[in-house]
Amino acid sequence: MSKALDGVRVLDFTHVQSGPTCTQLLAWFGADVIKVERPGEGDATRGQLRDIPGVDSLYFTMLNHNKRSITINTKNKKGLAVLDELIKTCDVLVENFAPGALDRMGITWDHIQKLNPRMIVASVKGFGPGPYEDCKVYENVAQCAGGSASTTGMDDGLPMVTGAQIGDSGTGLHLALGIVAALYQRNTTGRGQKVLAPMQDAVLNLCRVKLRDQQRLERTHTLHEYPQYPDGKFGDAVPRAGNASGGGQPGSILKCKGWETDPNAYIYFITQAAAWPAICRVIGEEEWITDEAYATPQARLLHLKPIFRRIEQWTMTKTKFEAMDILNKYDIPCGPILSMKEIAYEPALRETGTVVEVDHPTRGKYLTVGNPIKMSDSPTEVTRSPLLGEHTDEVLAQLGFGAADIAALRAEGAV
Ligand code: CAO
Repeated sequence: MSKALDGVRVLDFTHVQSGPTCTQLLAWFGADVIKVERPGEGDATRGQLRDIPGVDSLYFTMLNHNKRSITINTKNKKGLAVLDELIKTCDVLVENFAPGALDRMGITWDHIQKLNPRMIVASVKGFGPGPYEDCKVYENVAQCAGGSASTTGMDDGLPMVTGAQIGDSGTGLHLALGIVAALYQRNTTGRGQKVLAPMQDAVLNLCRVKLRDQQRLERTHTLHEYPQYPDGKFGDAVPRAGNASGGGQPGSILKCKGWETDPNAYIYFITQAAAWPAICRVIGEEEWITDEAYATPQARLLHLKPIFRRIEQWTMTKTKFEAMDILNKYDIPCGPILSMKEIAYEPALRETGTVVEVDHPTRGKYLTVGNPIKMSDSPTEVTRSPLLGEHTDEVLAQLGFGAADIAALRAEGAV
């Protein structure tokens, strides 16, 4: 079967996490992704967080599936000339170097335009234009600068970063969308364009609801869905909301049977207005259906803490999975707190290709997260990440280099 991005060639000049997330998605949609790496070392993540000595780390393998790897030394003139050949024949260049690194290599926008005016040049940077545009940025810096950390954590605790890599993988997702849109626009303009996804902006986009709440707070000086209401105080900025949903349907994390010993024996429980009568029946508080203090969503906002305490008395009598089974029968929105171990062995996720077992020549079998986006006419088969420079000869031959040229380039340290 064909793939959505069949025929699209991507010069993948990315490293670490944000850029590779983007190019891995493009590869899963069918693009030919050629990852350019420094000879000898490659992407720094090949050697980071290693669990097997001398073998590409899971950090690297899990972000670089379905790609080819070519080594090119861009600090070598002949290496740069090879890169120029790739620029001429690719549709997209994706990079996430520190600000200015690409220009210092001589790969400026003007240079690329001269070689290939149809090329789309897509970049992740920590920040857009402004006071921090020259800064190097990693995941947690973006979470802090994008408004996530100040709005995450318990209401009386420190700002908190989240385990979800919204700065890196979140920005990679944004960039992939920008690239696909630019490819589409090129059909009518015939031109490439620059696509920039700053990590701060991507995190802020994902924290959009908190900027909503900032403005609500400035107007009304209170946020009724937050744990600070009704007894606590609000300052002038959106506070951390603990595990409250903070949205139109109040929710909370509640203990389930076994919580004393199992750190993940919890369920997220949402008191959706439509499900309120069913919730009252399940927990044995039928009078709350008509009691004025509880009958409407507005009235309940004054009593969320005691309401969730009462619901928790019920959830503590069930395992999270028993609670799920019962609550789902009544369309009460809820979700178990799943550990990574539970997710790794969940058969349904294996069946949909969201958790995939991959075989690797030096590592052996390992688990990875497959393509979370499912397309009926463009299925994804996850193939292993390339070894460093595994496809150097193959890519060079496709660019027209003969065996003797390749040997000469290698002898000079250009590839
Ligand atoms: N051959 C020769 N040199 C190469 C090369 C190659 N194939 N590929 C890269 N290099 C060189 C670059 O030219 C650069 O050299 P100069 O500094 O002399 O110009 C050098 O490698 C290092 O690039 P870098 O500054 O991007 O790398 P770093 O490890 O110091 O910084 C990071 C890493 C992520 C902080 C930085 O790249 C960055 O801020 N990127 C943008 C934001 C981003 O994507 N962050 C997410 C990272 S994932 O958590």
